[in-house]
Amino acid sequence: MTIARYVKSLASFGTRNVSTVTKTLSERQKSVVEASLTLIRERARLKAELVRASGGAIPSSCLLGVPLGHNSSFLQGPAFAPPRIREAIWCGSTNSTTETGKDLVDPCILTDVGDVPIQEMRDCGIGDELLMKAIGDSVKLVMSEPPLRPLILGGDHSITYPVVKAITEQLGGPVDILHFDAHPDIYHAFEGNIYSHASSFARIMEGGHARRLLQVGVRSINKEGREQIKRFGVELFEMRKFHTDREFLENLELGAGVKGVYISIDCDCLDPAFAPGVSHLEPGGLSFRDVMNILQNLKGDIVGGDVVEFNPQRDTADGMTAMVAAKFVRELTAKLSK
Ligand SMILES: [Mn+2]
Repeated sequence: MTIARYVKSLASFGTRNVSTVTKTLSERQKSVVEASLTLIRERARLKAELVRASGGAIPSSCLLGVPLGHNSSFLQGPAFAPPRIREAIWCGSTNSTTETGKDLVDPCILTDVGDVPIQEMRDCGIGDELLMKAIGDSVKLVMSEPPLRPLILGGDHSITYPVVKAITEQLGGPVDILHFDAHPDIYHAFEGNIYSHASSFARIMEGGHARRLLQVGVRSINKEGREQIKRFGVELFEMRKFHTDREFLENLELGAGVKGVYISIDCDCLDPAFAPGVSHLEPGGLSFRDVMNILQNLKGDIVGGDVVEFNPQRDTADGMTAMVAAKFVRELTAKLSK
C-alpha cells in the first residue's frame, strides 16, 4: 500500500483531524519497525543458542539479508538477491566446504537469521532515515548474540553505510575497510539522494567509522570522485595499475590498533565476463581469483562483511552470477569464522 492510500484509509475513519492521522501513522510505523526487529532478535537468539549448543564459543558467521534496491541510481534488481544467493550457497552442484576447509553445514561456522523485512517497512511509508536505522539495529541485534558476526547479503550498496555504522558503534570505535568495487561510491550525494548506493562511503568517512579505507578494482571514477577520495584520504587501487599493486594487495595486514576489519564486496568489482548479473557492467575488472588471492592472504580480525549489487534480473539463465556471489559469501564466511 502506498503512503497516500494508507493516510487516506486512516482518514476515512472520519472524525480524525490531520495531526491525529499523522500521529497514528507514525505509531503504526513504529509498530512495524518493532515487529521487524523482534523477528531478527528472536532469530538471532535461536541461532546463537544453536551455535552454543553445538559447542561454539568462537566467532561464527551469521547471514543477514537486506533486500533493498531502491537506492540504486539505475536498476533495483539487487532487492531480489538474498534468496538467490542462499539458493546458490546450498546448491548441490558443489560440496559444503570452503577452499580453506571450513564446512558450512556446521552451525559453529555459519548460521542465517533471514532477511530484514525491508518491503514491509517501505509498504507503510517508512523512509530511508528510519529504514537505515532499522538495518543498523538489526546488525546490532545479531552482534548482541555472541559468537555471531554479521555477514550481510545485499541489496544495493547503500546498505553498507548503516551496517558499518552499527558495527563500529557496537564495537566502540572505527575499523579498517577493504572495499572491492568498480566504483568508489563516494559522491557526496547522487541525484540529491544522500543515501544513494553511490554515496555510502562518503557517509562512512564523514562519520569517522573507518580509519583506513582501501578501494580495490576501481575503474569508473570522475573528477568529483577523485576530489572526495583525496578529501577523505582513501587508499585507491585503480584497476589500470592493478598489475603493479598486486603484490602489496596480496600481503595485507589490517585492523591492528582499531576494532578490526570490515570487507565489502560489490559484485561489479569483477570483470563482467565473470559476473554479468550486475546493474553496472564495467569492462576491465578483476578476476574471481584476483579477489580470492587478496582475501585469503589478508591478515586481521574480520568483524563483518557484505556482498552487494548482485542483480538477479541481469543474470544468465543458469544463475552464473548467483554462484559467484554465493562463493564470495562462502569464502568470506571462512574469513569471519574462527
Ligand atoms: Mn559498483
